[in-house]
Amino acid sequence: MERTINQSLDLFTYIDKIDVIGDIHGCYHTLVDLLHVLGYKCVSGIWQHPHRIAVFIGDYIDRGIYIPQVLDLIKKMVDNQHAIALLGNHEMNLVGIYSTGIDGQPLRSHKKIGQHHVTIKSMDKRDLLHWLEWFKQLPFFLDLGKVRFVHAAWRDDYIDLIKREYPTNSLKDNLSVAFDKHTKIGQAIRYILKGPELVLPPEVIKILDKKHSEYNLHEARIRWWDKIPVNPTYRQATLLAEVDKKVEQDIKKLYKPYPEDAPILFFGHYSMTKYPHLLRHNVQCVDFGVYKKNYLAAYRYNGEDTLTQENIVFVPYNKQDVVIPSLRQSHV
Ligand SMILES: [Mn+2]
Repeated sequence: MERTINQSLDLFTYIDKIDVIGDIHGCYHTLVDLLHVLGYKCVSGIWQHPHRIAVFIGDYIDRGIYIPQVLDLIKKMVDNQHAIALLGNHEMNLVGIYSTGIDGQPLRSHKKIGQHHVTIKSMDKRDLLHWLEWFKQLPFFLDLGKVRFVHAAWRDDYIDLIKREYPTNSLKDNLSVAFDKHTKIGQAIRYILKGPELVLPPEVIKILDKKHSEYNLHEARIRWWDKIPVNPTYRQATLLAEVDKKVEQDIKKLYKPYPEDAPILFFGHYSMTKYPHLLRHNVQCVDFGVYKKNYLAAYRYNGEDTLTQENIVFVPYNKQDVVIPSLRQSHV
């Protein structure tokens, strides 16, 4: 298929030729390994595949140190119609740190800057501001009818709201309200980029404190793609695999399960540490924790109605990718 330069990518032409690539987090060498395995080549400085396009699922920055290299590679692919790059929560968070609301306060508290120290150290201020402008243009989600893509979680009501209130499908439309947790639209954007979470009671935080020094100890991510039983334990309802206590609160209010008969959905964000595996016939996570020295994964989508394990492609973390732990965040 001929591609016309300077014309936006016609996604529907590629609906059966899409490689969905998981969270990269500055792991440039592992990304190059994965692109090689997927049959992409670097031609005149631009990574590309003769017949396919890539969808990057967000979270390009933080953790691994090769952030400018990752951003440069992806933006060149996007600019030349070889890829689409979605917005991840890490990019949105960084935009919030460096933007101010009408009250003159940053849209995201500087107390949460610890997550970004690797990114901030990796480039000068001028480049940082350039990349922040690019992040503001990245789409929140992609909806191609039979297949959908989002960084963390999908809910039809929230997506419909974002479609109505953010016509360009990006932060450009309204930066400050996107960070306002007190508005419905702010909650919708937070949900699709961070996924539903539940606030942990002190007795559960106590159990975690020993092992999870680097992580957010106050909230747990809900397994919205799973069939969560009635009266679940934390292990069943969240990513806290080591907690067998029952969840006391009503989590049904916090999320909507993704229906069995809904279109195929790809997401990232959950840095799963197991061997890359199929989640469900219509739902697949492509984030298998490269920054935890696990795998960088992709799903090679060929237009099928039912997802299959064979189309999950992955490479192990490449040791050249130095990963630095986040500074412990303080919570406000
Ligand atoms: Mn994420």
